[in-house]
Amino acid sequence: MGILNVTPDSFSDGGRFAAPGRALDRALQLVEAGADVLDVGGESTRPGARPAPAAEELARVLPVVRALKTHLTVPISVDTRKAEVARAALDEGADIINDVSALRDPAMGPVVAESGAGLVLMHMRGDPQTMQQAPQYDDVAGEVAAELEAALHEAEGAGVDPERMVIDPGIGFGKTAEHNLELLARLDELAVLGRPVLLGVSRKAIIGALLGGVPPEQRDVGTAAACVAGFLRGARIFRVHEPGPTRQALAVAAAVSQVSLASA
Ligand code: HH2
Repeated sequence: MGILNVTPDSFSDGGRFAAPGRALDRALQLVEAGADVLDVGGESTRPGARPAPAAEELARVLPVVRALKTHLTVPISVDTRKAEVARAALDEGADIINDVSALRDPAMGPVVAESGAGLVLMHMRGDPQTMQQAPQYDDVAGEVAAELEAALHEAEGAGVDPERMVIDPGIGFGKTAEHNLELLARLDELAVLGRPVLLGVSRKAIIGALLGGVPPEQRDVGTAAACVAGFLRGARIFRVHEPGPTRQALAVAAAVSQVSLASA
């Protein structure tokens, strides 16, 4: 899943691809580099980010979704917490809603259900403005799994087809560096929920911290390594800024896994 942020303030690529023409060029590059799905976001959810009003998010996202649906065949995901934005994006042909708040907007479930779109349910404690203020867990993997299970039930209750749901542990969303590492190490514990796991670790602070503080643009090799670690624990969708290195790393890891499975 290639990340296409059309925001002025995203932590790694804010402001670079906001105009629809530039977004389309970037989308073509992402597909060329191996993205199977594109995730368009019109609101930064980095720690401390200012929430975007719906009108602003709509003005950023809709022209881009329209342009992508006109020029590309890959499925388009829209990263939004607002049912109003989701509905308008689905009307423009978006295929998937990526909700980092896992249905906090009560209208989100029914909107997705009605459209038959796919739904990503991501785990987050608190909200982006406050989530990194001393997050606490007794058992981070167990609590994330239980809260995602509740979100899956809520989505099913709203009428979303369970087969169209994907879960995501929400790396960096209300979690310390230790929580994030432990979640990655125990990602296989999400398998009990029976849904594909999406991993969004691309260029995040945890990668920078593990690499001695390198800036976001220098974190793509570390990102690929984290994706391989996730793949070996069951993750199957990888949300990344630069698909090339992760695609290569996963191709090698998948080939080795297949041989070891066949010879087991
Ligand atoms: N992370 C971000 C945004 N959306 N969606 C899912 N499903 N999983 C994630 O881990 C995830 C996400 C944050 O990263 P990014 O889009 O690069 O930055 P920003 O929020 O500053 O736009």
